[in-house]
Amino acid sequence: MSGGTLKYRGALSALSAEARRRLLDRTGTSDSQVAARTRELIARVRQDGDAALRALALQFDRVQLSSLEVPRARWEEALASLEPKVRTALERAARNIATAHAAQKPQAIEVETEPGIVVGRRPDPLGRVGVYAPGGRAVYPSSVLMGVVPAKVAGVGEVIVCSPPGPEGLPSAGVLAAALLAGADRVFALGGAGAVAAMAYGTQSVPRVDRIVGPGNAYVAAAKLQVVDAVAIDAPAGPSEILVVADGSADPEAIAREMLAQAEHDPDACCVTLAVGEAQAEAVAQAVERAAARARRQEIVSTSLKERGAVLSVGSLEEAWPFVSDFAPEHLLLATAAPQEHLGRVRHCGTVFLGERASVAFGDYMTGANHVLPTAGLGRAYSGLSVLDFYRWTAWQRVEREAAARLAEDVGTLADSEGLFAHADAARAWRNA
Ligand code: HSO
Ligand code: ZN
Repeated sequence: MSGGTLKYRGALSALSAEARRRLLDRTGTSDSQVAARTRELIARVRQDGDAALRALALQFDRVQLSSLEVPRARWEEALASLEPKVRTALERAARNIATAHAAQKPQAIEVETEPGIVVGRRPDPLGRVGVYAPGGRAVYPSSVLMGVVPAKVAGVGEVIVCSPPGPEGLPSAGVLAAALLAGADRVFALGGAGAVAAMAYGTQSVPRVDRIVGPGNAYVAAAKLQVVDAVAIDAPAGPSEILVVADGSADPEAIAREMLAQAEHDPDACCVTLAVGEAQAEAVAQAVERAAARARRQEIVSTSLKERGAVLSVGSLEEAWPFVSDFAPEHLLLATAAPQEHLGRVRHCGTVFLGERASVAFGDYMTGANHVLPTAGLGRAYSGLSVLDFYRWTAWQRVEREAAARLAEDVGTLADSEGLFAHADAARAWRNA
């Protein structure tokens, strides 16, 4: 079942219950040391504010920060330093993200539950949002667009970006340029748990935000979970994932390219193909092995495939759907002859790519869909980042005079039955309204 480049090969039905469980389980080992260290870092920032942030920059980023905030002139320099074709492509991506997300804007609703009783809900953009952008291996200007553009489309009052400083005391040029193109309002050269704490509680220089979004390393992820008493967060995002469902019409080489594209993100990335028929599964596995042998990010790709990669055969597409729901992949690629027909069968995925031509890379960068998606099976309950993440709802209700008189007695009865006599009085006072 195992060996070579891929951890799992063979028939899905031949996997032992234990192997299937291990393949499905992508929950990170919640490291108690990371959690404990993160708690300390957050406490330091809450206590010492900017001074703690400067000390953390010295400790972790090895840089003495003159100012935590990055002046707009630096963003402009970064944008000017970009290769023109990179700038043009980022602009195109930002435009498409804006178009797709503008179409998601929610509507206010109101409904009459009984004559004279009206309840409603109105979406209000959040006041201030923080977008975290990692440094290191995962410097992705595209992710800055995915966080900032939808927030601005929603009408968020202020969008701040935090990203760790390099040796010059600035976040990467790509991140700064993307922040400018996306319409961010402020940028801070802050990384890790310190940045999350600063955005959650505020410091002298960093304003507290209402919601923090964007992926980060284990410390950032742990920190987000520890500040939920003060701020909303997005779905915890772990290593990238793809599940390909392929029938006999799929080109094994195309599938191999898709498997590698997500594997190159992270040694912990999880890339799986279910192929209809043993011959097709074998062809895909061989294509993946050939592609892995020539991958540019060799170390990352081969670790990912060796630890978690799978190419498994199924007898039919019908056999694949329950696995898809159980796996709840971040990305699902339907490399089938009639993908649109299967869309209705699919549950729990972050996003679905219809047909092998709909490369995940297109969605990662340019279709306008969001690439900040639930991983580790959290697609069972969470959805990808969207414009809806940047609103809260103001709920309201109105009771006309005759309706109040009609409500008084039943409400009085329920309140009495809960022993809440002041509630009963408040209701019955309108009996003769
Ligand atoms: N596939 C990643 C997002 C990304 N891809 C950024 C390229 N840049 C999310 O799993
Ligand atoms: Zn990607």
